[in-house]
Amino acid sequence: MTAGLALAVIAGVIAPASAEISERTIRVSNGVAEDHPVGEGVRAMKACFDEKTGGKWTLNAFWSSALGDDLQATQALRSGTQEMVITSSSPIVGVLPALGVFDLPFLFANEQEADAVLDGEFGQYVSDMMPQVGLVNLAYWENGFRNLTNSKRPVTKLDDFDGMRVRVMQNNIFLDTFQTLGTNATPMAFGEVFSALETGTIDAQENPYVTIDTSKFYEVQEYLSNTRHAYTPFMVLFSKPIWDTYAEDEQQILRDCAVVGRDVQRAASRKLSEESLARIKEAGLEVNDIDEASMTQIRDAVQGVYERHKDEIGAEVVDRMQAALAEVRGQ
Ligand code: TK8
Repeated sequence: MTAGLALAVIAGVIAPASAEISERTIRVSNGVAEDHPVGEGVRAMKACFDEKTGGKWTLNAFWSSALGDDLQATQALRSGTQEMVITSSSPIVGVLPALGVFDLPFLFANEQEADAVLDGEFGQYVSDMMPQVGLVNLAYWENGFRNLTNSKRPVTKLDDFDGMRVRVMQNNIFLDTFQTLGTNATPMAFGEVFSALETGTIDAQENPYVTIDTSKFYEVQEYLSNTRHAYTPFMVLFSKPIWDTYAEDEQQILRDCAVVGRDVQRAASRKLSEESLARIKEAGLEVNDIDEASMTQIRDAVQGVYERHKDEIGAEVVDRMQAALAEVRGQ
């Protein structure tokens, strides 16, 4: 029995509870460019690994969908052929429908609410669901509040969406939201968006300022309208099959360093956001806010999305999110 157990440990099949830190190479991929704030988070996470493992771990980062788009990379984690991905929650709702809760339009009002919910009990409740689908969520980082860019016209009111060919993430809730707004919405992987805008296959896309900036969408768009229609989190996911071969203290290093990266990445995202907006304006895009009366009309138009997708997301998940938000708001 003892010999068998020893052999299993040597084979790396059963990681001993308090093993030494082993030599590891961790590949982390994502769809954004290296100068996106995710890059700051990855560098901070790497420095944390270097310190906690004495340089035994190597973190290799791959940018701009080099290892596949969000969903492809996430599937590679589930099959144990890649260690880590930093992905928006939206394109992987097919893996775990509960993640669709983050796509409900106008859910969060500001970053403070998002941080409190994601880093609190509700975020843990969702993270606890991930191992059942072969994933471990190490931390929530910031993709951010999403705004619409397009090549046709300023969007100042509900009617201005009519007929606009908008790319949305591969996600039924975003598809429903933008169809309800009157657009001709097309689900598409992030890596295809720039060329689709450049060739005129689509008129519009929606992303935070820092993504519009670092993915250079401003080069192929004319207008930016401040819709702030959703806040998307990034999830720092690790492969559960590979996780299971790590010792407990190695698993704790992964968790701790992803949180170190989180705080650096969020700060960088919020700092760069205003700089990105300035660059977008310098590039010549016409930037507009939307007046409160028109925003109310837009919000009211998409309220039905909540009811239509509640069962698909999970009624308990939606109810717990709304309770968490009420608590954060002191309601
Ligand atoms: C990057 C994507 C992107 C997301 C999108 O991998 O697809 O529009 O906002 O940031 O996850």
